[in-house]
Amino acid sequence: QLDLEGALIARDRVGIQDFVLLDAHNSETAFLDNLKKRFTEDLIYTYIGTLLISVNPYKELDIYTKKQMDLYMGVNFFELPPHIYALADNVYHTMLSEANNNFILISGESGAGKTEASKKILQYYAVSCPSSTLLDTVRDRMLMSNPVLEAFGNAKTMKNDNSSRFGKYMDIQFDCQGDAVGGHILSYLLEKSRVVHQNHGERNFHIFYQLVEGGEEDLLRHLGLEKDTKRYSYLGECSNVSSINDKNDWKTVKNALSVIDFDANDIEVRRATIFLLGIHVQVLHEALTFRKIEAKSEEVLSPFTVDHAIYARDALAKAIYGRAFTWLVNRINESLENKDSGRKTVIGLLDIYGFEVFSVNSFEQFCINYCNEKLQQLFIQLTLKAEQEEYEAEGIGWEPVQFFNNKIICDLVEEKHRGIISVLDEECMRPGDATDLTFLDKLEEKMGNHPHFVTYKLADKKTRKSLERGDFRLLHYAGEVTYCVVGFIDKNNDLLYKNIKDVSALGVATQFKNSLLRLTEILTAKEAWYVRCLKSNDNKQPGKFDEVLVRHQVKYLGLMEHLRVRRAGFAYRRRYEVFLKRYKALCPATWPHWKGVPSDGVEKLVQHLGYQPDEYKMGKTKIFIRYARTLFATEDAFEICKHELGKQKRTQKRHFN
Ligand code: AOV
Ligand code: MG
Repeated sequence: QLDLEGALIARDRVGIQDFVLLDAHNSETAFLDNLKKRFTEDLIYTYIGTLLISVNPYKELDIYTKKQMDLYMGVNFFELPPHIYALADNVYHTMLSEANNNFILISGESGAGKTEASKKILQYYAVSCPSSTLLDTVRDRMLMSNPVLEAFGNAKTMKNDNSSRFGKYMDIQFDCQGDAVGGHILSYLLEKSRVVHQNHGERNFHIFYQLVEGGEEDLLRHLGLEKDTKRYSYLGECSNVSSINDKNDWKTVKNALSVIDFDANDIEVRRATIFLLGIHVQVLHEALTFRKIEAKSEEVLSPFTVDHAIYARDALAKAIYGRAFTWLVNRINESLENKDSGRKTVIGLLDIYGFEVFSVNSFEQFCINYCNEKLQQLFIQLTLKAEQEEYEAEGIGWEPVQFFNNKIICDLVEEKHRGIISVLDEECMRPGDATDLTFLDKLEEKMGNHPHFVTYKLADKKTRKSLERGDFRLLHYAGEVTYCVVGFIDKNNDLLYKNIKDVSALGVATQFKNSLLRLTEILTAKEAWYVRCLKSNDNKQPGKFDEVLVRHQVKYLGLMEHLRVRRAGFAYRRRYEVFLKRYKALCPATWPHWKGVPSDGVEKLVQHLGYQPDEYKMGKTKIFIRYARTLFATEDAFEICKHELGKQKRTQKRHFN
């Protein structure tokens, strides 16, 4: 009895592990209380069914050890406290037993912990999947691709000291034995503008500081670099960050590059060419300070203004960096490629830049926030769809739950001929005097009365106070963001030089839109799993739970609705075999073994436990249980039974001794 009481008290202290079992499931306050209770105990993970919620602790927790990994390996999902390893393990075993492709969608706003979560998952697979020496190389390379891509693709922003400035989707390929045998990375829209400009309090990409701070003397001399970040105007004013050790990170990156099979040549000479181009100084000088004009089949050189020359220099720097990044991703992919033609299944990991709002938001934030909007749309479609299909497949009727559907915002941005991106492309291609402001005019013309779009001109008096004339504001699913149109046309064109003539028909935003469309297709062909990351506070403060901030995220991520959907018909479901295995000791007819069909055994079992007909439904492969209290009662009975059985065992042991 004491043990049981202890267990119940403990449950009260650490909250409930799965929101599906929360009694006051309609109450946002109860939801937040539970999250907070657990967060205070350093329990950052909680489930809604198989969805994992993670709240950023902003401190190192002792829960990512090898011992923890071993603990979660092959264990039934609900038997241990919620953990990112439990999810990773569950996905892995589902993939093996059902021989299907899966993906894990990790979402949440900037700084919520997506990249950390994706690294934990990758580490889990690298460490805990079966291994052979040959495959160890693949594994090491997969792990090492992280520090390399982070060095070149992450940077300090106001939201996150290690903010991903590109989107990343990584397939981990497994053979039929479950060995990790290869991988492939797709990268999305790198924020190239950071190379030449950073907002106050932000940094350029990590690699520059790592190189300057940590680079060996020979290498620096070879590259013509000085060991002083202050010497470089591209590196901004904020080189030192307390949470970052550039010198050490350089060593990590260099080591990682060699594991991935970049040879010394790649690491040194190739980078030298990246920086030095191998072009004669005079040629480069001319290209950056003169404009070529063709007049009557003759080429005339006309000098740039200083502004034009700066523009050309910056455009070149961005283009070089962008291409170097693409080259890097390709190179990593070559090293991860598995040439074996045998059947493989994959687990995809999606870690993109999270929703972000700064004091000034530009084209980059527009793309990033649009991407988040799309992923929220995918989440809505898949969770609703998956749920509907499950009920249908199992032959169970249900009532749909109301959602805020953000499709209206996706359409506003991406609709053909009518959306913001289309308007932008049209302006970019319009010959003559298209500017950022004419783009804004066109938007006002076309979006005028859209409920999620507002500008200074369109706003009422009150809203107008918070807007400038060159702004437009979108009411995103995650909150409103005011975008400054300056630079939209230019960044969408992404030309190396302003006077280049062959403007591509596809603007940057459209290319991005198309790549997201392809990504959606890749994802919807796979079974989806979700990690929803929540930011605990805005100051990166360890252990602080800002209730207002968390409540906002819970709201816009649709977690309450997700919970409601999970519970709409039936809160809880388990495959017959699993249910029987766990609770068979509660019924003489099923203990110690049930010899018949599992569903019959479950029927016997729940009748013995006194389940009422409205409390459960028998699907084709699973039992569906309507109320949490039913399952709780069963769980409590199970605890008592375990206690009794333990006592019996101990007594038997004593007799035996
Ligand atoms: P993000 O990927 O979601 O933001 P990160 O994964 O980079 O956010 O997390 C931001 C920071 O929070 C990390 O650098 C850690 O200091 C801390 N953190 C996150 N998760 C954990 C954890 N599980 N344990 C301890 N600390 C953690 V962005 O890339 O900005 O959208 O574009
Ligand atoms: Mg990230």
